[in-house]
Amino acid sequence: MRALSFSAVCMGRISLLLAAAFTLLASSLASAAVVRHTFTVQNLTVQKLCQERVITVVNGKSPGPLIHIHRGDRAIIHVINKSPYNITIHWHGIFQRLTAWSDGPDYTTQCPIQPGRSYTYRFNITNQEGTLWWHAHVNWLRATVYGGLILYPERGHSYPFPKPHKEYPIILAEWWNANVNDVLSQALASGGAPNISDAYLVNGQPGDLYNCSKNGTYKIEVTHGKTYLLRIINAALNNQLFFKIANHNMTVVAVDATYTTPYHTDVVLVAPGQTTDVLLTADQPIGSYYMAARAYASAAGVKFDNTTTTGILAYENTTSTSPLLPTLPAYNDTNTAHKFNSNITGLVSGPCWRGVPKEVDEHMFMTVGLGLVSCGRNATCSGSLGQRFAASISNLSFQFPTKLSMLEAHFYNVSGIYNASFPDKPLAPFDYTNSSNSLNQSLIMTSKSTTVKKLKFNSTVEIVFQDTALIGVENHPMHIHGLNFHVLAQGFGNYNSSTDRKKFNLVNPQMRNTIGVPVGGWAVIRFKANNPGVWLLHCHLDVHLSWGLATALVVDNGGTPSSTLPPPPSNLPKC
Ligand SMILES: *[C@@H]1O[C@H](CO)[C@@H](O)[C@H](O)[C@H]1NC(C)=O
Ligand SMILES: *[C@@H]1O[C@H](CO)[C@@H](O)[C@H](O)[C@H]1NC(C)=O
Ligand SMILES: *[C@@H]1O[C@H](CO)[C@@H](O)[C@H](O)[C@H]1NC(C)=O
Ligand SMILES: *[C@@H]1O[C@H](CO)[C@@H](O)[C@H](O)[C@H]1NC(C)=O
Ligand SMILES: *[C@@H]1O[C@H](CO)[C@@H](O)[C@H](O)[C@H]1NC(C)=O
Ligand SMILES: *[C@@H]1O[C@H](CO)[C@@H](O)[C@H](O)[C@H]1NC(C)=O
Ligand SMILES: *[C@@H]1O[C@H](CO)[C@@H](O)[C@H](O)[C@H]1NC(C)=O
Ligand SMILES: *[C@@H]1O[C@H](CO)[C@@H](O)[C@H](O)[C@H]1NC(C)=O
Ligand SMILES: *[C@@H]1O[C@H](CO)[C@@H](O)[C@H](O)[C@H]1NC(C)=O
Ligand SMILES: *[C@@H]1O[C@H](CO)[C@@H](O)[C@H](O)[C@H]1NC(C)=O
Ligand SMILES: *[C@@H]1O[C@H](CO)[C@@H](O)[C@H](O)[C@H]1NC(C)=O
Ligand SMILES: *[C@@H]1O[C@H](CO)[C@@H](O)[C@H](O)[C@H]1NC(C)=O
Ligand SMILES: [Cu+2]
Repeated sequence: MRALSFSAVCMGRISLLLAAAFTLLASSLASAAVVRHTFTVQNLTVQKLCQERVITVVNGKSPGPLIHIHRGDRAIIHVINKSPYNITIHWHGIFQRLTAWSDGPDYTTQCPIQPGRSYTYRFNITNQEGTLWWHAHVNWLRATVYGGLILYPERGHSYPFPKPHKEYPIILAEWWNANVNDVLSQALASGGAPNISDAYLVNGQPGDLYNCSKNGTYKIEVTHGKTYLLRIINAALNNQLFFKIANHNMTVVAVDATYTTPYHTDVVLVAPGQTTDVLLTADQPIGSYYMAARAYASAAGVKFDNTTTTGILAYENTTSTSPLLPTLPAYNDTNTAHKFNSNITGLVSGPCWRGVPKEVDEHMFMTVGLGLVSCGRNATCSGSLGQRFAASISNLSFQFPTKLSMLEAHFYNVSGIYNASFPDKPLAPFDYTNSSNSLNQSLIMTSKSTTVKKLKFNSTVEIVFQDTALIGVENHPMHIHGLNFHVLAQGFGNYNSSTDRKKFNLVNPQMRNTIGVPVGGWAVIRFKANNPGVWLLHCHLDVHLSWGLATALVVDNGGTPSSTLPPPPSNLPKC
């Protein structure tokens, strides 16, 4: 699993030896460590939920390879596409300083790697530690093409919390018995909602509560009295998940690869795209306990996968064969969701903390939500009002280009691929969260375009994400590529710029790459656009991304060598 190059292994050992005496020398030596992987994307036949089917995976398994890397290291990952589909890999949450060509979303930073072709992603781990993950960024292929990406502290450094006895990734995912590309194309053809999934997974396994799944249930063996680090990743496509362990509390120490003030809780909520690192102490009577996850479904009246995935926490020497099941929050428990999301704060004294930028250059207000596009003449559509479901930001429903990636268009100054007229606020304001607007025909229709926002290098941007009630309110996990942002405040109803500003946490807000905007509410984020490139900003529910809930931030060069994007690698895939 751990594929360090020969020289990287040597450097790692040398730096560890020197660390005690020559920390400075060691860290400068360690900064040259290179972590190399080859990812071969191909078909795999698997048995799940009593059925045999063919899925797309990396290196013969799903989840794919777990990448172990340290802050300061360099990653070189060679991707060979032997699958029948176009592929790209996105390194979710990686800053990609001056390496926007390696970010991965198709038609954003690259054209896809076509079947039979390959591409090499190269990036450095700068100023971030914790848990991230990688996933395909083409259609819905990330359902099975994903894996963990663990960023350890700089070589020779430790965590800002007691060293855990052992660490385990807990990768939650979502499973369809059908081919996911068929599920998506059927929905896009009909204009209706896609079929819901058949199961959730813990590290690739549905767990005991599903048919034909008992055999492979994921199991961790713990020793009484020891503390473990669980790195929880939500790789599901369309569902936020509550996660709990029977009789055990957890202490959150990081989210989205940023350290947090230790936060004690009995439940974790994790949205697609997010990660949560928790410390778990095996302090209960020797026995066997389930860890379990199921949906937080914030949209009322919308069909969702209401099944529960489980893994087992088994104490050393337990004789129990019937683990205890935790009681998970109700599917619509927004109070618990909001408490978890809003109580977490950043670890100001920890590594990689960055203060909140004070002067704002760009104030943006973005509505996020659903809508409809016209079904088209002669067609019949199964979206609301007989139209086609769509999703939008400030009523612009994003259409990806097909001829050239936006980053190449930006770099080579090619016009006609996107337009940079994204408005700083909706052109037609309305009472956003008023449910009487849900099917208001004068508000609900949207249209497709490739409209992006241009930003000057180093500008400080504040964005208010405002959920809308069009079709229905829902919690949208908004993700921005290539940067982390501070989460200044969150609330319900319509954002009020005069009263809600007073609630901003400018002292120790959490830093994230994905924020679950409260259902029927708003969230305010702030960041510095200090990385030149084209960065996708989108809802991480794939159904909404496919319907257009996206735009991109085009960040200019800063005019110095260290603020200028280099040209693309010579093997960048062509459209
Ligand atoms: C990444 O790190 C390597 C050294 O490991 C360095 O040579 C290279 O310039 C860095 N790349 C960027 C884009 O910072
Ligand atoms: C991979 O699976 C797909 C069906 O999911 C099939 O059409 C294709 O022929 C398979 N390719 C190979 C190389 O086995
Ligand atoms: C979606 O569900 C419908 C109804 O159960 C079924 O007829 C259809 O085949 C499913 N689509 C896919 C792609 O599995
Ligand atoms: C259960 O798993 C074991 C090993 O993992 C395998 O040998 C056995 O065939 C499996 N049993 C069933 C019923 O799938
Ligand atoms: C978990 O924490 C809650 C309070 O947050 C406390 O009431 C409960 O006793 C704790 N449970 C365990 C097993 O420590
Ligand atoms: C899940 O949904 C199905 C179908 O709507 C329903 O029959 C079932 O009772 C639900 N299960 C739970 C645990 O809510
Ligand atoms: C488990 O059992 C073994 C053998 O009886 C014993 O040596 C060990 O101390 C036990 N471990 C715990 C945590 O009780
Ligand atoms: C949550 O769902 C239950 C039934 O499943 C319903 O009785 C309750 O009103 C819902 N609560 C909210 C806040 O929507
Ligand atoms: C934690 O959440 C609860 C419920 O939303 C709220 O009352 C409390 O003020 C929050 N505490 C902090 C420190 O944010
Ligand atoms: C719609 O149907 C009419 C009559 O059958 C036909 O003339 C027209 O070309 C069709 N339009 C589209 C967009 O398919
Ligand atoms: C960007 O801002 C940083 C301070 O945050 C400053 O050190 C740097 O010189 C600026 N770069 C450019 C190109 O303006
Ligand atoms: C794969 O990518 C190429 C290049 O962009 C494109 O022409 C082709 O239509 C794509 N194939 C599919 C099935 O989307
Ligand atoms: Cu992403």
